[in-house]
Amino acid sequence: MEEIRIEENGKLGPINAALIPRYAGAGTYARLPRLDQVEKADIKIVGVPFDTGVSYRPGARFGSTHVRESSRLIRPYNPAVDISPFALSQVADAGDMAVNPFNINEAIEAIEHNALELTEDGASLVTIGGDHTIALPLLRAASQRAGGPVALLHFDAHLDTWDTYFGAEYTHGTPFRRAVEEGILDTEAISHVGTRGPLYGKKDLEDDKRFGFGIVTSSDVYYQGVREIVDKLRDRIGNRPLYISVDIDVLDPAHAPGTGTPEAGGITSRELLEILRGLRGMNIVGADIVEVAPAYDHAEITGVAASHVTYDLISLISDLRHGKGMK
Ligand SMILES: [Mn+2]
Repeated sequence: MEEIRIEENGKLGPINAALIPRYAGAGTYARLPRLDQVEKADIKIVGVPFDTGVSYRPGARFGSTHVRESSRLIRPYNPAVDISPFALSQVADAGDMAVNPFNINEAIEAIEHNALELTEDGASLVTIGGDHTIALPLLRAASQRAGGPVALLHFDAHLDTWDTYFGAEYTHGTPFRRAVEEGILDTEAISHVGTRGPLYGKKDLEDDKRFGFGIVTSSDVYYQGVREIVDKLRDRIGNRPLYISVDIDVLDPAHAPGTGTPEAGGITSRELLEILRGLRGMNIVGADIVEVAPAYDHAEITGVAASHVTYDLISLISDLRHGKGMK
């Protein structure tokens, strides 16, 4: 079947849903073109189907495919920020990285290598995981491209700054501690958003603070509201190169049941999207969305949330590259 696509501004866009129903055909993210179908992509979406770093429920290796499948209803115009992200920038789906499921160290190296390769031409990378282990090699690549440590906004129920599990240093609960140790984060400008739930002890928070992390808890979002939080985050980060990592478990299990380590009392998908939109114009150098585990999802609730988060991340980056980039 011929793919009939929307073309706007010389950019090859999604398959035209007025001519080919959204549920038909093989699914790329938002039915965008594959990387090999465009001359050059400004923004590349890549899957990393890897979940060997999980500590509880496995299954995030199927997240990349699930988020793509749940993104068929994404439309080309984003009214919340008044831009058409796929017409402003050429966006393409680069497929999945093939990484070793039996060797975490080798997988981490492969992810870093692939991320560097995909950004060699100056493209921005938006990654769909996979478990949170993948954030470490993605941050390594991002800081290398940025020419130094990057600021980080980490949306998650958890801190992910623990030290080891069963002696393992590289897991989905440790990427940001490793990243601080490696000196790839600008510790003047790193923050968790949406954390909650029980910890092993108070020391978890003391360690985290010592690494330089600020914390906006899920309760803070409730009591202070999105606007105040966005203002604080913007003040703290300024125009530094900023990496955004979104663990879907930042959302309440009501909004994202399909994930590996759910915690009650999370923020809503509306709050998450509004916080992201508040980051408009910031110097975003890369982003990931991780920990979607479709075996625990129902009616694509988690997949749809993740696909929309991805859409707003793409919108921010597209706007930054070719739009007004203004708040
Ligand atoms: Mn996480």
